[in-house]
Amino acid sequence: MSPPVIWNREGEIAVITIDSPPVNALGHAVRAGLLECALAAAADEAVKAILITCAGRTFIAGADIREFGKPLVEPLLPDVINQIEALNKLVVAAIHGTALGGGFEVALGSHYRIAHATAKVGLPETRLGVFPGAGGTQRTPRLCGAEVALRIMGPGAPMAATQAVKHGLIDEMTEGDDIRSAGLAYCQKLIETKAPIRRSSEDTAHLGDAKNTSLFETLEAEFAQKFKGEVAPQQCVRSVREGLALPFAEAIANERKLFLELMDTPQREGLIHAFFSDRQVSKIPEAKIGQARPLNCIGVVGGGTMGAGIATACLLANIPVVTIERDQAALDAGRERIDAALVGAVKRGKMTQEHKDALMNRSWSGSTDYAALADVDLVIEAVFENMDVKKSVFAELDKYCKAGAILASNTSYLDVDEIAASISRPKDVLGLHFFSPAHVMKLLEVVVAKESANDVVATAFALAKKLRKVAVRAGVCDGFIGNRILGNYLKCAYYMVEDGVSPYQLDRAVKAFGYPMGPFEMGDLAGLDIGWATRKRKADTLDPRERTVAFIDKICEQGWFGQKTGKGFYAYEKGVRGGTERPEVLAIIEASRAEASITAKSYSDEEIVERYLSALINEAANVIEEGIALRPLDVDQTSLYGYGFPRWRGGPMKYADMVGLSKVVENIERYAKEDDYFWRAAPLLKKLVADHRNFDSLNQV
Ligand code: 3H9
Repeated sequence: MSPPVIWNREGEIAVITIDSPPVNALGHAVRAGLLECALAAAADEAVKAILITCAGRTFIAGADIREFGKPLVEPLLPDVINQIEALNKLVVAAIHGTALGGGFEVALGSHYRIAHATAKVGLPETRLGVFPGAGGTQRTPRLCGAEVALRIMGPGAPMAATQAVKHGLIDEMTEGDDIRSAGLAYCQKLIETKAPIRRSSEDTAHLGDAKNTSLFETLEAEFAQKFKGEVAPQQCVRSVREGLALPFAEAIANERKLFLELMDTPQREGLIHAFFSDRQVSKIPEAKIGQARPLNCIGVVGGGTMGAGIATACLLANIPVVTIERDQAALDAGRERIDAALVGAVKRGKMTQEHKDALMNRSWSGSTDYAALADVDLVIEAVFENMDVKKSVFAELDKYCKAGAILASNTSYLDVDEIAASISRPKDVLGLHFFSPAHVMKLLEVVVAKESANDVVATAFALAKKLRKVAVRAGVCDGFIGNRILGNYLKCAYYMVEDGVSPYQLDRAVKAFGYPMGPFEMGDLAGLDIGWATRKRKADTLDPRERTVAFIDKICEQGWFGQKTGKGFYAYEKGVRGGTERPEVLAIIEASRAEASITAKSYSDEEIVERYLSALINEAANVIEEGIALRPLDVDQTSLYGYGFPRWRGGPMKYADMVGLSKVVENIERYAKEDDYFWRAAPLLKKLVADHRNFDSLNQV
């Protein structure tokens, strides 16, 4: 195996090349190699400048985050960068691809920086629950001032090299194909012009920012609002504020101390789990075997909220769409919905008016005749959620779509196997469960039916990628992964309310945990009639042992369906954000509690959250054991991207691992004393506890 870092001399210039695929992350071997090469090159008397470059598709993508949480092995990155900056030979970083986190910190510790015009740079560490801890919180504000630095590091979004030039973080740009040659030429120019060695750590221009108390207070408040519950952005502000007032060496020591505090947080563990799950979730067996089919044009049956949202999502990804509706009036209404959603994209600056017009005029067409779907590669049926209606649509698709076209149903709970079995080509059928609004929500459940062909599943994942959505593979069952689990923790919420908790306390407790909304606010937003219809549909099949609560249906019987009727659990006023609590709702709950002869109990916020999440985790364990979800991480991703689970907790299965599975089982067994039908610890949970394993051990398969 060749070493990940080598150097060679080209005239007066030493070229250090880092070659550690896939992204040149700064693992131990790279750190050690970089330092060794830099010291050796500097010791060569013939060398006047040292150029740091990377092989492959990118400059260094940052510290190797697989090493986080493991014992530290020297040389540590801050020391490597400090020693490189201290060299008495010119050091130049030549950036292509992305220079992120520790990678950009290596560049900031170099004396000059050249970047390809297409490169991106940034300090995204807060997205992983830490902050730039290899001098980034000190060198960046010294170069561009505290405010600009914190607006880069707080949100952690990468920026174009052109933007970095404006902030003085990059010195030179090149558009040529070869970054190495451009770097060599730049070094040559610096040597010839006798450019001085210029260390970011010695830049004093912005040290005065340390006294700008109001700036730091403003940013703290802004980040607290924007990154609710997250500690890393706040700690980043602290490191900059304290560090600018200190001599550089002390500032770096302070940065290190604050960085190591972050490394020890569950938030860091949760966010890094989410980072890797983002990449694992699309690794599914079918995608390894099946080759995605072409996706040049998509049909959508239905122009209602869901169908229009799906059509908009495809158009936003520049995929032409044919919408089918049953009559001209419905088609016109569908067209208007799509148009309005695209106007929204123009207003938000996501596209120009011209582009929007071109999409509507050239990429979208509509028809009331299924024959218009003859050439599409994939059709998504988004009609009324009823098996007979869906089957009749699929019969038409079977008749008119070309051989090889994929036929997908956007159902949220119906049996996709039954739909598939009703036509002549079941292998081409699968479920694509979008979340509303479909052009905004990131989650797409790909429901793999018994007969779905591998290449059909692979195509669904390719579609999600084009739509910039997160596809999660799900099996067939009522509610698939997300709604099935949701159904269980909603029941738990209803039980707690009937037992004495106010829905408002429950919503507040769940929000304090990190969800953007509580279940009752969410019900009001989605429409309480949806759950009502589901409960009616399932009423006949309920096990007699299952506890039912009356208040939720009584609220629906009043015609209070939530935001769309102005009243639900909360009261809504036009033009006012959010709702207000309603004594009438509490009265209905009290009455139904009395009817069920329940004496109200009180629960602490902590107990509310513990029960709510126990119900989630327990049903999720069943979903995993039954193979509905491939791995625990698939449940985590579903919860993060479709149900508002706080990313910094990693996902509910990661959270369960951090709480400890034996504690989860212990809680469930305690609750089972009240209701041993609802609270039955999932066999998988018990098995993992008995084997001293956690959910994460099932992600590794
Ligand atoms: C840091 O730097 C801390 C310092 O301030 C202080 C230290 C003291 N480490 O995303 P892709 C893997 S924190 C380890 O699919 P793309 C990734 O898991 C770091 N592995 O490619 C995947 O593996 P697999 C701050 C990493 O082209 C493979 O590489 N830096 C790392 O779509 C390909 O990745 C960041 O937060 C890593 N740092 O996107 C940047 N990065 O093939 C994180 C990637 O087994 N990285 N992998 O699934 C990224 O944002 C993207 O990977 C990047 C490439 C944009 C670079």
